[in-house]
Amino acid sequence: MALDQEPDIPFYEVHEVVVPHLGRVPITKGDFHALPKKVQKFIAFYVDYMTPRGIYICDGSEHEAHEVITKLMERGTLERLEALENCYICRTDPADVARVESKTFIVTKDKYQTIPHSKPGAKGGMGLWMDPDEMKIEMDSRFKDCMAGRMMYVIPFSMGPIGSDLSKIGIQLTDSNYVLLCMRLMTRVSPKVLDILGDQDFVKCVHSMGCPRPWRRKVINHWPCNPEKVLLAHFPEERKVKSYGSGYGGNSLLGKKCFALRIASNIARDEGWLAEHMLIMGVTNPKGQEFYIAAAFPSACGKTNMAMLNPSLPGWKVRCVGDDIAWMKFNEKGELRAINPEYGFFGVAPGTNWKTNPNAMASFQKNAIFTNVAKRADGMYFWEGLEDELPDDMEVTTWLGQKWKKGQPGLTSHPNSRFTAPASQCPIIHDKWEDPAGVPISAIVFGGRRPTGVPLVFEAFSWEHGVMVGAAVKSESTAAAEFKGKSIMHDPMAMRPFMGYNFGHYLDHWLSMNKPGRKLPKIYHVNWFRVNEKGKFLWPGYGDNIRVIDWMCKRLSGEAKVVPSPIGNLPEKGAIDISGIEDQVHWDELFSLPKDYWLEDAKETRQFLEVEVGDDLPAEIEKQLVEQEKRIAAM
Ligand code: OXD
Ligand code: MN
Repeated sequence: MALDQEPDIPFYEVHEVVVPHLGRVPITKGDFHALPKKVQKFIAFYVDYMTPRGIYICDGSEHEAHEVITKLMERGTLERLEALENCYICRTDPADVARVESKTFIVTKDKYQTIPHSKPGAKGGMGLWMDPDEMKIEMDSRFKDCMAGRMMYVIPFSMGPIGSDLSKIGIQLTDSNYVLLCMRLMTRVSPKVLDILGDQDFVKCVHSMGCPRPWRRKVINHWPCNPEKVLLAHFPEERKVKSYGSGYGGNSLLGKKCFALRIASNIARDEGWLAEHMLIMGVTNPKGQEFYIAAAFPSACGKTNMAMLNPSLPGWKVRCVGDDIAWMKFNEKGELRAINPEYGFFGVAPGTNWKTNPNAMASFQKNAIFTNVAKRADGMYFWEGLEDELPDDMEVTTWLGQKWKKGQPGLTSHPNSRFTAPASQCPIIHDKWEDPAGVPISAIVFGGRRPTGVPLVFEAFSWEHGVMVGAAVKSESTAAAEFKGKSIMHDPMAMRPFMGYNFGHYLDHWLSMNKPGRKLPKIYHVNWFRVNEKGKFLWPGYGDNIRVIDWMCKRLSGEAKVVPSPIGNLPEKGAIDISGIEDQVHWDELFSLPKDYWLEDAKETRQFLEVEVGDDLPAEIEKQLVEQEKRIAAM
């Protein structure tokens, strides 16, 4: 039986949907009866349940976008950035600025389908589970009549190039037209999706800001939301997501984290592929050989910067396929083919500038939306990291609406403020970024912000060791979620906030990829963030990261040797090209493996995996841990 049932609702008529409890709901735009029957049923049920004042079936056109932009500007939710073409700034209610992990649940009948059989003392960090009956009560108390007096937008979208065998279709219902605008940038919104739907399932996405009319609470910044009642529920078996109360990115653009990671990882497990929190890049060496790399770093750890890296070594070319999510499947030739299911970038703004990421900057010079950044008096965006471009006496309005000038204290932009821009505008977007067959991945890279102990790069000994390295990913917390302060947190496979099912089973699934006849990518771990005792970064990062990629590519083509270490293969001393930055780089410090640190790290990692994943930890991962512990003890 379905866990979150949608009983059939009778519906007929041409210009309205007639629903039992509400009567006639006008169709403001689109042809309801031209929709596939299963889509009509889905809409009719939620119209009856959420009781919007009208139904707006989106076609993804420019005309539609302009109509919505005009409305949002009239209302004050969007403000034009006069210095740029078709760019807008939006300030949210300051209570709605990040993903809310503590309110994000997976709903399954069997608890252990969602979370591992953890041991006493577990913090439950590997996902939150809720029982379907309990969730039904929570959902009914929120979604019933939640769109009263508001328009319901119906957004048909594809994750991945429309029609690719690797892509999937979704339909999002939402009462936020800001969400519609961002969905147009982040996913492929098109009626074509409905034409090709056929027998395929679609992922059902239901979103509401949770402010039915009459709404008596104060609306801040023309951003209606309901922060106290935020709740996100994923129903993997029914391929459904419901999100309430927040309009912020990952909470409301349901194609992204909810569908493309949490639901898709369930689909991927069932169908034998991988849905991962990874960038995809193509790198071409001076000899003209191209390699495709997928890399998983926790949120706000530089995936966008790496995907668009501006190489400091001559002769190298980097092209971006995606900056956040990879769907990867082995083809019949045994190659791991990857697509970027997204259509745009939803990048962290602070720190992005013409030096750190010129390609990201170029991507959002037109047709972009900026959320929770500051605005300069000349109609240009501003955030921390852009000070060098800011004339001294230029006035800035902060994300909180206060006046600010260079040199004054305080932040102008929220640390998790974002740009949303079409990927096609990236000057180094790969010409294969929409190839329906995907690109062949030769290396998978894990990493995080590790201020101490962890070398610049190491290579896993095998696929199985690499899966253990991924399971042991840790990073300093960032502003992408609701956490405050800096601490080193486990973020296995950079998927902790996005796990769609039992993490032990997820590791089994990764291990099961090692089948005869498959060209398994090599697995690496990188750390751009190691500091010395004075807190200074030991590696320049950004464009110089190509030097590490250069070494990886030499490994892939069999040209570079390694030195085994207890945690993986290290580059031979001098094997990474540091010409021109010799004075900044102290090899021995950058690659040192302090024994005390690694003894403690191994203990702590084992503790985390044993307690949080408990009996579901695959025996192979346990074996890898034991072997690594022995190597560290013998250091
Ligand atoms: C994101 C995130 O927005 O990971 O991509 O939080
Ligand atoms: Mn992300």
